Formats: sequence, C-alpha cells, structure tokens
Amino acid sequence: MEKIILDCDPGHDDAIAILLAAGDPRVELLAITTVAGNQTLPKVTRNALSVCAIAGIRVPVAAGVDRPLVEPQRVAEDIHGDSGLDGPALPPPAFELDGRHGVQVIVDTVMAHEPGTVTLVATGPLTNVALAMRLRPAIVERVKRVVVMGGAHTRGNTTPAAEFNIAVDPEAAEAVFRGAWEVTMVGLDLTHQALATDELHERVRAIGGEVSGFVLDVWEFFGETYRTVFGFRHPPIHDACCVAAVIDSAVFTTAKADVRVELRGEWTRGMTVVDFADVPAMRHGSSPGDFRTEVALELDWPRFADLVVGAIGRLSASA
Ligand code: PIR
Ligand code: CA
Repeated sequence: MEKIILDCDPGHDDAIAILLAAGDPRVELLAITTVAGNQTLPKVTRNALSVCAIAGIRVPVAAGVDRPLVEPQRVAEDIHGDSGLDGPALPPPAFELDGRHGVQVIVDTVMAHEPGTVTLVATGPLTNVALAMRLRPAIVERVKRVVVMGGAHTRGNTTPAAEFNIAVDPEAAEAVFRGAWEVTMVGLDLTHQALATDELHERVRAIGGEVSGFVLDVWEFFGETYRTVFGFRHPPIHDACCVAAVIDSAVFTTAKADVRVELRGEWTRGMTVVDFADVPAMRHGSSPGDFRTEVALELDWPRFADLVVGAIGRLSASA
C-alpha cells in the first residue's frame, strides 16, 4: 500500500482524485490538505469535506494557505463555478476539519511515517508544499516523491505558456521543482489524454448509487465548461492522473528532465521550462544529477479508466 497525502483545491477533477485515492486498496490516504486555487480556501475546503461525506471517507482534512506566495489570488470560476465544484449537490460535512494548519498536517504526517514511505500528491497551486519545505526542510529527503499536477511542455491553459496550478503560484512551484526530491510532473500534455469519454460515463452509470451519480454530475458540469471554454468534446480528469500513477506506474510513460519555472517572462511567467535529459545540452546549466523530474508523456487510457471505474465501484459497494 502506498501512503499518500493529497494536497488539493477541489475542483471537479480534484474530487475524482479524492475518490480514486480513497477507493483503491493499493493507496492509503493519510490526509487531505487544501489550498486556494480553483476557488477560495473556504470554498475548496468545504468541497473536500462534501466529497468525503458523499463517499463515506474519513481522513483528516486540514485547510492550508489562502493565497499564493507573491501573486495576487486568482481563481478558476469560469471553469469550476462559484462554489468551485458546481453541478453536483454538495452535502454538509460529516465531520469537523482538523484543527491544525494544512502545512502543519503535511509536515506532521510525513514525519510520523518511516522515511521514504509517504508520497505527496499535489493537485492545486504548490503554496502549501513550498511552505512545508520551508517549515520543516527535513521532509524533502523524507518523502518518497512528489507527484504534481501542473505545468506542460507544450502549451498552457491559463496563458499560452502557463498551466493554471503553476501560473497561480509560480514562486511556490519553482521552490518545489528545485527541491532535492524526486518530482513527477503530470502536466497538461498528459492530462488532456485523460478524458471522461462517453464510454467512461456509461461504465460509471452502470454502477448506480450515490457516488456514481455524484461523479456523473461532476463530469456533466465540467464537460459543459470544457466544451464552451476550450472546445473539448470531453472534460479531462487532470488530477486523478497523479493518484493513478501512484497506484500503477504503468498508467503513463515518463521521461527524465530538469524542470524550471519561468518567473520573469513577460508572456511566459509560470511556464514550466522542461530540459529533457536525453538531449545532453544542459540548457539550464544542469548537472546530470539535476534531471530528477519525471515528466509524464503518454497515458494508457484503458488502464486509467479501469482504475477510476474500479474505485467508484468499491466506494459504491461500501457506501
Ligand atoms: C483546470 C484547473 C484550473 C483551470 C482550468 N482551466 C482547468 C485546475 C484543475 O483542478 C487541475 O488541477 C489544474 N487546475 C489544471 O490546470
Ligand atoms: Ca486541482
């Protein structure tokens, strides 16, 4: 069983990431921490608790940081709606928020487990993770790895160059990518392959019950915004790809790279500049040891779909 902390900003695709983490027996979800991103901190925190209530998930949930390190706060209301999780009915929380700060929960949880056993999965802006690194630098060598939904090596979704999670807090992202830990970058190049297709809808519909109905409502709203805003036929389930990779490393291929975040470009601030290790030019002035980031490339969609359907099925059976 892979122990994970899920740092997120739910968010339609974050909600599916939570369900996948809670519904797959190969993952032990230790805690959920929230960060301002898709919506304000109170809204995304409340959404995390609602998702837990729907699926009968009982893990510590703690609210983290309410704004980026340097940038003014920016939310994705056009994509995720006023609540941050518009579409499905959102039941009241079934339990209280953990009293600690989310950054403290990340530190405490990593330090409470054996070195090299906890994977940090981050599916929102990287503010909490960057601050946890500063609050307790020892976590950097103690975590197994960090799996980040963020960035892209082709094009952005918030600016032509930048993906939302990185664009919202570029300084935090740069700190995380420069940290002396292994990072897996699950960027848009990968997540735009993880589509909630008609086939996936039908398989989830066939499960029936409350969790299945919730997921269908999530995809219906997200699908509509992706159709109107981006011209996609189906919505990408970005954040669930990170959890899928923890469950089954064969769910996508990767390439080693050194990733830096552009902090000063006029048109490129928040861009992930990916220096792939197979080209020995070392354009960042990197040494071979710096090619620590695994950049996700190609998704095995059937494998991914099976994981999502399996988790929803298990959660429905135990609800
Ligand atoms: C998705 C997101 C934000 C903005 C858009 N346009 C689409 C959220 C998702 O929750 C995901 O984590 C990441 N940020 C994708 O950019
Ligand atoms: Ca997210």
